[in-house]
This record gives sequence, structure tokens and C-alpha cells, in this order.
Amino acid sequence: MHVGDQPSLLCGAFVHKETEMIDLYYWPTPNGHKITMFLEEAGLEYAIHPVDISAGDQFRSDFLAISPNNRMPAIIDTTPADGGEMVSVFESGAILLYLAEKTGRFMPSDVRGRKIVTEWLFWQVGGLGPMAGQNHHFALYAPTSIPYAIERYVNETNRLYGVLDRHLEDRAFLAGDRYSIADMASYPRIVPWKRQQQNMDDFPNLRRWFDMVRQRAGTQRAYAKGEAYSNRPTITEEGKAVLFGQTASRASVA
Ligand SMILES: N[C@@H](CCC(=O)N[C@@H](CS)C(=O)NCC(=O)O)C(=O)O
Repeated sequence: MHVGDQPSLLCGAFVHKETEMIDLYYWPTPNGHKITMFLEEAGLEYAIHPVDISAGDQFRSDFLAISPNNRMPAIIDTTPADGGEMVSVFESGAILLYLAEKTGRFMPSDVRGRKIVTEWLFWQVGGLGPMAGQNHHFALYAPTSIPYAIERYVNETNRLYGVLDRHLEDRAFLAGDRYSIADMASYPRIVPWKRQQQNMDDFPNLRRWFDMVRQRAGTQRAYAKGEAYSNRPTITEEGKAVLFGQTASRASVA
């Protein structure tokens, strides 16, 4: 793919807009769903700009300008709270924090409430997300089956499910009584629990929380949004060639 041959992914996002609007660079994966879950819950106006990661859109220079790690999601806020120039944000955890601060929603304002939300948000982006990601990689996508790697990540996923289950024993949501960005961060990684070789019967508190988050209207709308962009159940061989084996010198499109 040649970047210059393509219409810009940024689709006019750098033009100042009168109405409040978030431009979302998105593909319907767990990290993408986190952000549509927030946007749907908060009722913010947003426009989706698809970043087809199996086709290599994440390597396009206009996307890299806002997301230098060649990963989606990313956002552009064309009407930031300080009234200044538009703001771009990459990394799902940073985006959730940014949007929570912008709207004053899904993040408590007291010291202790903020502390617990940030603990579980960082726990997800540094633990559950990467470990469950490796679980999927070795169990579903690796060209050869490596039993040690599969066992390591299935076990680590299981340990993390146990941490969530214990934490949820005496609280409705991760930060207590109120739904927060910590819940939005973790939920999409639990959705494929069967593929992660986990048994929800072993985690009754996690199941209760999972069902509660799944039934929220915002969650339903967020996942419905994703359906328009991809109905591919698995990553194709072409997609694997784009996604796997990236190095510093080979993180680009052919
Ligand atoms: N730490 C990042 C991870 C984002 C991430 O891994 N995104 C994946 C899709 S879920 C991606 O863009 N992959 C493209 C690639 O591997 O080249 C975040 O939380 O935003």
C-alpha cells in the first residue's frame, strides 16, 4: 500500500469544528470497543474513521502523526476543554482518562475514588490486555503450536480473572458502586473468555459483573457500531503478514 495513493485517514479532522465532536480512529477490536463504550455512554458526538489493521492502515503516515506506536485507537478532539487547538490522544487508557476529564463522567472526583479507578485502569492496560492478547496469539495465530507459551498465557489469564473475581466479591463495579472507565477498559477483554480457554463458572463475581456491563445500553450500542466495519471472524493469512513479525525496521507497509 502506498500512503500517497490513499485518501487521508484524517478526513478533514484538522479543520476546526463548531460543534463538539470527537474523531475516533477505530477498528472493532477490544481496544477499539473501550472507546466506543465511553462515547456511547457519555452521548458524545463522534465520527468513526476506520483503521483496518489487517490491511496496514495503522502504518500510514497521517495516522502515525497522531498515533506513533502504529496501534489504534486514537482520537482527535476538535473542541478541547481549554478552547485551544485540537488535541490528539493515542493509547486506550490515556484516551479514556482524557474523555473522563473532558466530560466529568465515569471518573469520581474525590481522591480515593480517582485512585481506585486509575489502579484498575492501569492494571488492565499493563496486565489483562497484553496477557490476554498473548493468549490469543499463541493459541489461535502462531504458525506453530508452542505448548509452553499457550500454557503460560492461559494460566496468566486465569490468574488475572481470579484477581478480578476476588475484587468484585464485595462491589458491583471495579471502583465500587459506580460504573467507570475502569470497567470499560476490562470488559472487552473478557468478552472472548471461551477463546481464552477460561470457564466463567469458576468466577461467579466476574460473571455477575460481566452480565451487568454487557446489558448496558451503551455497551450494546458500542458493539453494534463495530459490526459495520468488520464481519471477519478471524485474521486472514494476509492480515497475519501485516500484523505479526513487526520490528523497528519492519513496522510499515510493503
Ligand atoms: N496499548 C495500546 C494497544 C493498542 C493495540 O494493541 N491495538 C491493536 C488492535 S487491538 C492494533 O492497533 N494493532 C495493530 C498492529 O498490531 O499493527 C492501547 O491500549 O491502545
